[in-house]
Amino acid sequence: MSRIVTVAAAQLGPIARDESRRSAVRRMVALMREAKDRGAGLVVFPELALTTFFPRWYFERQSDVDAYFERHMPNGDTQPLFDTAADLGVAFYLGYAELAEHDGQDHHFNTSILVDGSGTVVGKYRKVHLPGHAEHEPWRPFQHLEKRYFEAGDLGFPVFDMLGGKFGMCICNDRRWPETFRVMGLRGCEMVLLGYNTPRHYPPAPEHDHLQDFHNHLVMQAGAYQNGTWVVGVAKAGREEDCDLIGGSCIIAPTGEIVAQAKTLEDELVMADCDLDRCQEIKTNIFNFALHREPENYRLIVETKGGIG
Ligand code: CDV
Repeated sequence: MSRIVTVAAAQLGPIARDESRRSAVRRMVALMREAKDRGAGLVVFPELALTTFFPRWYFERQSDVDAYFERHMPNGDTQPLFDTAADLGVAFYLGYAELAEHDGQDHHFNTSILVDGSGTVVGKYRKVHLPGHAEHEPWRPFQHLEKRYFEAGDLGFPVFDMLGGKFGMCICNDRRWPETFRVMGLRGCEMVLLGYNTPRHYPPAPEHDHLQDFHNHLVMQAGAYQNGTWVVGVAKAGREEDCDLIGGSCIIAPTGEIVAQAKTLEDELVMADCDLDRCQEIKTNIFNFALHREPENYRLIVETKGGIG
């Protein structure tokens, strides 16, 4: 049986602060339809794809923050995505801000879900690595308050069976951490789906601004190669309010090669036929974990958070 999955990385251009979820979903449904016309079986959308990237603002009132979160998924605004997926028989990945309630308390997560071609949620991931800061820092041209508005994910890095393969998820800053990919790699992951919102300007180290595109691809290509997995990285791109977000959405083969890449900073599909069997080229050779890993020497990785040197 063929294990070729035709994937569409559905890059989104900017979502304005006053753009409604309904409008963002309309854009995504249009991309999903075009992807299906071009043969896609899986469509991957960005991180926090329903609204503008709200952690760039400091809000004093929790109700102003909560306005960007979803208490239910699907809900009235997002149902068209699920209906279209079921209608077309297309699976999708969606990033959104999740407000979950347990033990009578609200919990805020930066979340992604995997939805199969019947419109059923088959997997959920909550962002583990939250970048930025927890307090208002007025010196910055824009805030990055993920550490204030979200809790770190509590689901680990699971992989899910779908479309005849094993799929994992992560979100934006997670891609910079090799542990993210390695945990999924150890679970036999064959395709990592990830969305991102990455500003071109990094206020704490502006001397690295010109390296943003390079670092974006560097970490995703390394994650793909070192774990013998496909990686699909999808941006929300372009000038969103006062902030330029990089594009560079791409599909990366298990060899680490980029096989398709976005040309614009707008709504755009990046497509590739991804043969999941190609993962074996790497998984049974240079990165044959069972043969070559030496975990006894890696203990420090889980025993410490900061460095000890
Ligand atoms: N949304 C993100 O996680 N953005 C971070 C930026 C702040 C560095 C990223 O790693 O791209």
